[in-house]
Amino acid sequence: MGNDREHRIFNPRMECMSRDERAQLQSERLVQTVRYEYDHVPVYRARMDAKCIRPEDIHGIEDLKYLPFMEKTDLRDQWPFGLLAAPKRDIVRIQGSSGTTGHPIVSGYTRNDVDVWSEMMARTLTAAGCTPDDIVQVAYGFGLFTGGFGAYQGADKIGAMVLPMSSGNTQRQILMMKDLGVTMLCCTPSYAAYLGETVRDMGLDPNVDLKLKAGCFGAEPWTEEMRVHIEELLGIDACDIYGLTEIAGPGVSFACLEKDGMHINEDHVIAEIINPATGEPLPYGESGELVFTTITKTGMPMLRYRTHDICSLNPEPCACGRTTVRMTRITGRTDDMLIIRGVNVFPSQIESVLVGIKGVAPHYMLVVDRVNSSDTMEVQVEMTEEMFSDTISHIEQVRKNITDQIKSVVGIATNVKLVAPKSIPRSEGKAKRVIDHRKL
Ligand code: DLL
Repeated sequence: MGNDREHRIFNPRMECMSRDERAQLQSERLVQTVRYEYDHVPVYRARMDAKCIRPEDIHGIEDLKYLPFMEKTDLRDQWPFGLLAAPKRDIVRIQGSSGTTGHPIVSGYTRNDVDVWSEMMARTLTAAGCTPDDIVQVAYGFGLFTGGFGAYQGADKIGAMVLPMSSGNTQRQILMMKDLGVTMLCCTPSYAAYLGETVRDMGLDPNVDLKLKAGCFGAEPWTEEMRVHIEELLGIDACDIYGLTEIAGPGVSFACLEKDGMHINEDHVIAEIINPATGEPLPYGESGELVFTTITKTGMPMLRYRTHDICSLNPEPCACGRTTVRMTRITGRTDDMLIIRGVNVFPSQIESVLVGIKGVAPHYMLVVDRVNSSDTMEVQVEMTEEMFSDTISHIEQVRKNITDQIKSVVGIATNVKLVAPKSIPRSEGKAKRVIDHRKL
């Protein structure tokens, strides 16, 4: 899909203000948030005291670097309500995440926080072209996971027609999409790819039988190659959206139809990139760990919260008219990185190779193990139906090609195994791409 669409902006005042004006606004809001957090959250007050920092030492965004970090472990240590800054009676919603390491985390949102989040999601959907004339199918799960409610709230704020399907029941999703003339889709990118394949398996042509024009996909890492693949499969514009429960759910940042990075809602959060090893802030353009400070949240504000997500920031104004800093696609998480025989490997590197190869579907699983004290990685990838019935020598040729390409991208030899179509489990939510037997 091209990027010559008309750019719609939900809140031009906030999304297009000058960078100086925004810095001023952020500074004022930061000063208030630090004072509020210090006065209401004992564990953060103790941490500031330990560093001899008083709220009155923070005058604006230039002082952000003096504040202590917060971590996911803080949410676990203070489980469930130790980080609440507002009284419990002011909390109107709990959302949560299963997290990657087992113990769930929850965050409490006040009415203000839900409103801010809805505004961020309204901006997100508008940037992908949503108007009150649209029909929005929400196939993110509804529940503690923020995807379903977030997309619902944003579409509702715009005044679009919302179809709150939640995840799963793929054939019924497609039936509704077709019969109701759904124009926008919200789900994880892995589920969007699965929906796209199923549409075709059902004998439907998305460009003829469906009215879909765009989708807002996120909640898991995905590559630029996967974005193009989904756009072709469904005949739509596919926009990346990012967020996390601790900050606000989806909508913290979003791609516009230029699809050149995700605009951060900087009137509500301040983003930094740090060196994950030293904690030092890094300049624009350098890749590192993304850190967020909320500046309008009242339920459970987060100061310098380490996301463990890896990306870089771009302050250049966008052709869409927004002036907000954009973050690049997330290339991985500091804790998702696999170390195979001493080499750092991100699942997204493997995905970018696989999506570009004809004859295989973008469904894969990385199986990591340790054999005779040496790490091994098997890349299981599905063949398309066509490839499955091809000659053994051609299949072997494709397998060898994948092996060579992965080696040239990640620098290590892997064992590539082509598996039967539809044999890798499909996900309706966040995809699981790695089985690491070394950790089991
Ligand atoms: O995944 C919120 C969300 C819902 C975002 C729907 C987008 C769409 P959590 O369950 O708390 O919240 O997980 C947050 O998911 O730290 C990232 O590691 C990952 N993540 C979220 N969006 C993206 C994305 C939701 N666009 C964690 N690209 C984050 C890559 C993403 N990773």
